[in-house]
Amino acid sequence: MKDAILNLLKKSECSFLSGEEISSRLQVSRTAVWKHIQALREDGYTIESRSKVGYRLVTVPDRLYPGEITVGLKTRVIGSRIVYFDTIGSTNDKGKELAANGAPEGLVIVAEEQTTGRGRLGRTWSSPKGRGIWMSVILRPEINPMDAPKLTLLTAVALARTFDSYPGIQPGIKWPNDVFIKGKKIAGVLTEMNAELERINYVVVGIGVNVNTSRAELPPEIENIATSLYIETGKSWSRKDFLTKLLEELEALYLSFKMGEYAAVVEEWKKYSVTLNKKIKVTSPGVALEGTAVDLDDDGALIVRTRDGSLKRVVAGEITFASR
Ligand code: BTX
Repeated sequence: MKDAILNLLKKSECSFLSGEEISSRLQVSRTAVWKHIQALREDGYTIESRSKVGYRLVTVPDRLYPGEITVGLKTRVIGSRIVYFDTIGSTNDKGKELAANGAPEGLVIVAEEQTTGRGRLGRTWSSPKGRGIWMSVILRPEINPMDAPKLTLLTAVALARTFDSYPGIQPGIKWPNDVFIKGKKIAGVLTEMNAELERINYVVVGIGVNVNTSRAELPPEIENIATSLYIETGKSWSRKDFLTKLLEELEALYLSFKMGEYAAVVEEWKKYSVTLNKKIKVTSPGVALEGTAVDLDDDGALIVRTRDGSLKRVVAGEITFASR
């Protein structure tokens, strides 16, 4: 009901809507209307009220409320349900919990702040309140677990496309999961899954994007290696608009992936890559090699030419750029 009242206020734009009209259109009492208006104010909406005239929406808070995101969201699957938290440990942990309890494909968990945001390999992900997009998507693809890394690359492409729509922003993807702007990390993807030998039960794709984080809000240890849209452009951006675009790009890529169209994703990934043709060091369980990243194969594995000229295929791991 709260959302329905909000939508009526939004539709009437700058003009006042009387309590009587709201109550008759939504078939609720005037007292209930008043209570919901109070609740919306507590959520941060500024609603002007004038006696005998009614209510008028003045400002919308900078919050990722589901009701704000779903208005105008053109997706069928991704974001069909959105679960919101003001503060949470990690949206990926909540995603795994909800998925294990049967949450549907496409459910998105979004939080204003993460207190124990995670990167890969036990690393931390800084997630200050209201400054970025800290979210996870539950997917249930009918694919072999070995193909799950493709979802990370696909998500990185969705992120790159979204950043690309901002003026003056040129995103680059560092294999496999980071998005960089001018050599600094602006977004990351953490893909976790629950699977049997040949079947995935669920995948939780966690996405962290620094949107309005200022330099002072970056923890000192990442001050020189991280950036945000705000730092790059000198102005704040609507997190809701970024999220909406990202969910739409993610859905478009994911639906074509499910139809077997992955080669185009690989090509697009290569277009955005800042990894190919660079000298790199790879560390992954049981692997430590140096060489030049020469290609990404159709499965999303990185092809590295080592010093002796042989080609090695790397499916997962961590790369660093070698200095020479
Ligand atoms: P990663 O392991 O590739 O990157 C983690 C590293 O990145 C850290 O060790 C640190 O150096 C740096 N870092 C930490 N925070 C930030 C930041 N805000 N911006 C830039 N660099 C940073 C990348 O892992 C995957 C991150 C996924 C985060 C999302 S947020 C929603 C979801 N929930 C959750 O707990 N994780 C994911």
